[in-house]
Formats: sequence, C-alpha cells, structure tokens
Amino acid sequence: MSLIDEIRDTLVVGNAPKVAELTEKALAEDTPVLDILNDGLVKGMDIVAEKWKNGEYYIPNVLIAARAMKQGMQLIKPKLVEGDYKARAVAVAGTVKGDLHDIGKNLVVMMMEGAGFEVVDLGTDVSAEKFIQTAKEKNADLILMSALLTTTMMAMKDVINTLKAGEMAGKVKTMVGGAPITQKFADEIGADGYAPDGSSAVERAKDLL
Ligand code: B1M
Repeated sequence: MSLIDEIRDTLVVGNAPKVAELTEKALAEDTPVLDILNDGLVKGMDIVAEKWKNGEYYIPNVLIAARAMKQGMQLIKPKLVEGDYKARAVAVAGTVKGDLHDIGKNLVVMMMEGAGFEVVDLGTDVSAEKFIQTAKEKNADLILMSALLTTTMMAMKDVINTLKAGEMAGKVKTMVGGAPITQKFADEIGADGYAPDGSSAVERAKDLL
C-alpha cells in the first residue's frame, strides 16, 4: 500500500498521531503536497462522510477523523503556502451563522493563502455583521463564505443583502461554496462567485479581482 493510501486509511479510523507521522514521512519523501491533500486527507474524509451517511459511523467517529484531518492539514500548510506570489489581495473567510463545519473552509483558506492571498479567517458561526465589519476594517477585496447545511445556506443571502444595503456595497466581492451550494444558488442570492472546491476557489477569486 502506498504512503498516501495509508494516510487515507489511517484518517478513516481517526488515528491522529499516526496521520501526523505518515504525513511527515510523505513530506520528507518529497511527495507532492497536493497528492497528500487530495488523495490522502480529502479522500479519507470522503470515506468518513460515506460511512456516516450509511449509518456505519456516528458523530464521535466523525469528530475524531476530523481531528486527524486537521493534524495532517496543519503539517502540509507551510508547503501549501509556499506560493510564488506575494499578497495578491485580502480576503475575509468564515463559515456562516449557525454552521460549525470548518474542514472545507479551512482547506479553501489554505489554498487561497498558498496562492498568495492574505486571508483573515473568522472561523465558524460568523454573523453577517462580523463578515462585513471585518471586511471594512481590513479593507478586504473579497468575502469568502462556506456553508455545509441546507439550513444555513440562506445565511449567505443575509450577508449579501446586508452588504448591499450598507456602506461597503460595491467595495467587496462575495464568493460562496460548500457541499450544498451550486452555481444556480449563488446566482439566485446574488453572490459574485461560486467554486466547488479549493483549487477552483483560487481560480475564481483571481477572476473576480
Ligand atoms: Co455534519 N453534516 N453535521 N458534521 N457533516 C454534513 C454536512 C451532512 C451532509 C451529513 C449527512 O447527513 N449526510 C449533514 C447535512 C445535511 C443537510 O444539511 N442537508 C450534516 C449534519 C446534519 C450535521 C448536524 C446537524 C448533525 C447533528 O448534530 N444532528 C451537525 C450540525 C452542526 C452545526 O454545524 N451546527 C453536524 C456536525 C458535524 C460534525 C461536528 C460532527 C463534523 C464537523 C467537524 C468540523 O467541520 N470541524 C461534521 C462533518 C465532518 C460532516 C461531513 C461528514 C463531512 C464534511 C467535511 O468536512 N467534508 C458532512 C457530509 C458530507 O459533506 N458529505 C456532514 C470534507 C470537506 C473537505 O469537504 O466541507 O464539502 P467540504 O468542503 C469542500 C467543498 O464543499 C468546497 O471546498 C472544500 C474542499 O474541496 N468548499 C468551498 C467549502 N467551502 C467553500 C467555500 C468556497 C469555495 C469552496 O468559497 C468561499
């Protein structure tokens, strides 16, 4: 079994110290960082998601796998952010109000930082006011919103409507993403951009600026 497959399978069983050890080993062997991310860590999390859906895994299993994912991500972050570019633009990122999922958002943040964006990460459960106030304080070019729940998707619309009604209207672009988000939904709520994953988020953000 390849080292990357081992990372994937170790993440699925939630063994965080082992995921960290294998990730360090893969980095030491000069394994491409995007292979570790996409074929190891993200694929492992996909399997966890599938197991949860099938009723084979419960929330504690998902949480320990998420912790292992975070450990691996922390280790590859320095490599991902070794981008060639200098601060391309400033983005404010967060998971919208009521939503605590942050793995995908963290990945998008890392990819954006890797591409030279300065990202102010507000974490999870972020209100419209917090997004907009921070964008104003940081003189940001972009607001990046993530949502994983069908019940929290509409919070993205609140951010966009509040933004359009205030003094920051037209001064900052908005981009949305997350498992239930589609281009159609992004258009409906008036977001400037949508991306299905971290790499396309970087490309879309570059297009918007
Ligand atoms: Co939650 N959860 N969860 N969960 N969880 C989902 C989303 C769910 C689909 C599982 C299921 O039922 N099949 C379901 C939502 C159903 C729905 O809304 N229709 C669900 C539910 C129901 C819940 C709870 C309500 C469960 C409960 O308590 N009864 C609860 C809600 C808590 C809350 O938020 N208020 C809950 C809790 C949790 C945990 C805490 C256990 C844990 C989160 C841990 C954490 O994030 N720190 C968790 C997890 C891990 C998941 C699943 C299994 C995996 C999500 C994930 O991390 N995926 C998820 C199932 C699934 O998605 N299939 C599920 C890996 C990650 C890399 O992908 O986040 O999609 P993703 O991000 C991708 C893209 O979407 C995109 O790029 C990323 C990289 O490719 N992307 C963007 C994301 N943001 C972007 C922003 C962009 C651009 C692209 O631009 C700005």
